Amino acid sequence: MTAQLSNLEAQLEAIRLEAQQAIATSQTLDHIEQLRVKYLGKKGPIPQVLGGMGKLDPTERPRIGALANEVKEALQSELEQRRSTLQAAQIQAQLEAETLDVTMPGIFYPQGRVHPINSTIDQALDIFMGLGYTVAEGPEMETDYYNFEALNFLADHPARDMQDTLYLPDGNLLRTHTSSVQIRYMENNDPPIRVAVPGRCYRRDTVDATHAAVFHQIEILAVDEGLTFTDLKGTVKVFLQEMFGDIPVRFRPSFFPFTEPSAEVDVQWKGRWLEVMGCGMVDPNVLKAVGYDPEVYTGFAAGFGVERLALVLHQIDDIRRLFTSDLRFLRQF
Ligand code: 2NM
Repeated sequence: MTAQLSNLEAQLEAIRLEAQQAIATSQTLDHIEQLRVKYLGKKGPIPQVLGGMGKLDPTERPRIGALANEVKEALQSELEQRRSTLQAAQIQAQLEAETLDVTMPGIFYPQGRVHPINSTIDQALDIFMGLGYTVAEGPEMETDYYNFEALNFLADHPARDMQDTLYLPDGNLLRTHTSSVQIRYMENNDPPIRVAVPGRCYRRDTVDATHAAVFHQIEILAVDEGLTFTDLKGTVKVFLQEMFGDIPVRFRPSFFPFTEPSAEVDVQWKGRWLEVMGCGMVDPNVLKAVGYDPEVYTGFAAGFGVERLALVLHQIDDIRRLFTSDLRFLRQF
């Protein structure tokens, strides 16, 4: 064997040894690829060694060529093995990291829901919007004029008394009904109008099972040429039928300062007559107060307490349950 030959063989074996060690300790797929390029690429060490074969005896060249091929194939297979080992480890690590333990307790998100007062308001307003009514709102602090004067309350009407109404130090008051908003609405809109007003109202009442000092009302008002009591009755009946289903409804004569004639409306519900609304034809004095001509226009209005309606609808025995935020109670709705 010539010195040249053993020198080239030694070089190939050294390349093999170095590459094997690098492959065996390689930790990433990227690095494996770098090693493949480094040892088996076109500019790698093996072609370089083969370039030195020119100095060899032609009969010895096949041995070097065969050895070079052997080293190349050995490195190829070791790269491939290492690559698949690393790949398997990577997949295994990913599987472990992404394991879903379906036996773990879930995260509890407390679920909110609409309060029965608000769902009753929503339900009622939906019905009136379906009948062509616009929803309007207004201030909870009012002047005597909008809450009483414009609504045809006489100067000595008992509702105006300190015993019944919550007055503020500046002489204003907390509205006792949402009718004040309808006065404001009529001042700003010409007939024909159809408006539904939901809102919080205040009365100086002693709180008990059927009274709250703060409660909610919805009032509707329609003003047009030629509106009559039959339009009022039809509207109220449609509303109550949408709320309660097909149940008996009756109208009883009543009195309100702002309507003439006036009526209370009862529904027969679970075998008993229950009062649920008040209504009437808008008093001409109210129309005059907002600048409508009562010789041309007539109007009807109706109003109800939202809490009272919710109590009847859901068979709740005490209005205070609606205000105490007891989740055991509220979750039933
Ligand atoms: C009710 C009963 C009867 C009513 C009257 C008016 C207004 F502004 F047009 F005069 N608004 N709401 C009315 C009439 C309200 O609630 C029990």
